Amino acid sequence: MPDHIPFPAEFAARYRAAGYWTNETFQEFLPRRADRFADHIAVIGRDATGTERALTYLELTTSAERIAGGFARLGIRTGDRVVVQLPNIVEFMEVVFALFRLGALPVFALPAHRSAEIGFFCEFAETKAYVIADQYGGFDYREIARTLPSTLHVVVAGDAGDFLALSGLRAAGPSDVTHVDAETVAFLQLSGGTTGTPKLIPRTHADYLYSVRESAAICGVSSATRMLVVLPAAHNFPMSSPGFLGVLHAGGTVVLAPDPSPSTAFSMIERHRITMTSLVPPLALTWLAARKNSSADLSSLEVLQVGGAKFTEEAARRVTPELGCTLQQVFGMAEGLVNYTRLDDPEDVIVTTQGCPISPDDEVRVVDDAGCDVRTGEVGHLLTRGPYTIRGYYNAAEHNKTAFTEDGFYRTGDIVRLTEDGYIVVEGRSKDQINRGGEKIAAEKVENHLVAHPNVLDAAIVSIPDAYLGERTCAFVVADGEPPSPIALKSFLRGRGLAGYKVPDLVQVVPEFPVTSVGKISRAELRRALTRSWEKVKS
Ligand code: OOB
Repeated sequence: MPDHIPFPAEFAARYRAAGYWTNETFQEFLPRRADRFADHIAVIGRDATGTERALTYLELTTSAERIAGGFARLGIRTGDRVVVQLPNIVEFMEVVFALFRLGALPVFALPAHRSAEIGFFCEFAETKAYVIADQYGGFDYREIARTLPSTLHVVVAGDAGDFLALSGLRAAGPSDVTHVDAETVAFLQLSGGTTGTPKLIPRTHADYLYSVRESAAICGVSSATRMLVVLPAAHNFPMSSPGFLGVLHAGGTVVLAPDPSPSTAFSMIERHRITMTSLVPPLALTWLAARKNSSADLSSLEVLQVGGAKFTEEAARRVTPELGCTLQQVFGMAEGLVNYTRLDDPEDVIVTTQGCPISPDDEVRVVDDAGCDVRTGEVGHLLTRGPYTIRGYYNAAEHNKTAFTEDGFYRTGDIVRLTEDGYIVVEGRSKDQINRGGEKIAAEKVENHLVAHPNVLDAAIVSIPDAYLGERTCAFVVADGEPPSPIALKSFLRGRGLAGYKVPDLVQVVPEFPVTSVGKISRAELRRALTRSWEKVKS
């Protein structure tokens, strides 16, 4: 792929020699598991019609082969990009493995994305097709499809309307396969989005499969593992840390939760004898609260992973006594580096740190503002380089100059400190990104939408600390003429196709913004103003 920055040759040689990178690709990943685990159940979940299905490894492989044939007949070829926006339904697995089989590259959109984001992915990655479910969570995804260029193939799981039915593709029979090299790009993940434009993250077969295999080992995944996938399966955490890929790697069973509510999840844990699952901190708090009034049998649950945003020590301490399982903290990023507390770590390490890296060759540096290494235990910016961390975003030469150091370290934007044992404690974030319960919001992007309103002169989004979500968003707005009401502004943003979680929680109209010495909007000052007015409200 022309826009992909490969690992330098000497690093690639080292990672190969160390056995991290192998020849295995996602093309043969599933067929190989089907050879070994043919009749084991690979996946249990609802399909687009709401019917629960259970597929063995052989059935999932066969189904993916047939869909691959359908995609091939549509003209999807090795190396083509396809935006996949599916909820946690069995078709997600079938479609993703079908695309892998062809050597086509899924672009992993999340169910919460709307037309603004999807339109961008389709254009930027020059995608050939867009795969959706007809409806999910009260939203009709065909509405997004109608806003896209008519040259794009739209494939729908469920009621296709005017578009192509996934069930029609299935009928097409198996395809011939063009073999791909393990060191080429397998798919594009989305970055949390730290600047105006979301970034696409090219991951190779070799680097990603290394992280999957090691994650499975670190997290104790085996053919007896029964994982409940609660978070959207397209996200890096439930996909590969160890995620559904780690479970399929080991021959275990993946169970897809139709929604993340504790009532749904608890009854599924009981019914399917779930052994592990992964959550973001706000959901973990909801589960802890719901456990008090639930008599569900959660005794099968061995490991609860929490990650995606900082999990407070107080909450972390409650997990084992209240849910009866081991807590594993996971600090990762779609760009690569993933850290885990180990299952046999002492309790204090598990509740006070965000773990240590997967690989002995993960290079972790903590530096000050000038880029000099700080002493162990001191707080600084986290930089990282290693066998499964990208060297550049897809087609983003300008941004890559600042997102990576000259010698290829990724600037994570996280403020951390290291313990004597090499464990990472996350202290905050330097990048101007808001983390609303694990969902990342780029302030600038939302601001751009706000200023599109005829009565908005300027806008700035800042976060306010929140006990439940970690952070909430507040939009400060300077009006042009008659100030729009908060309700009107929020519905304006939704009308522009912005994902719901990006719509600001609060809107405040102000006469003007505080500015820094060079005249930029001072977000720090806005945040302070917000904290002051918030404290007034509380007192
Ligand atoms: C995961 O991936 P992304 O790409 O959505 O977000 C990465 C960012 C990190 O740079 C950090 O700011 C934050 O999310 N983060 C955490 C954290 N885990 C992620 N901050 C504090 N504590 C944690 N445990 O979020 C992700 C990818 C793979 C595994 C787990 C999470």
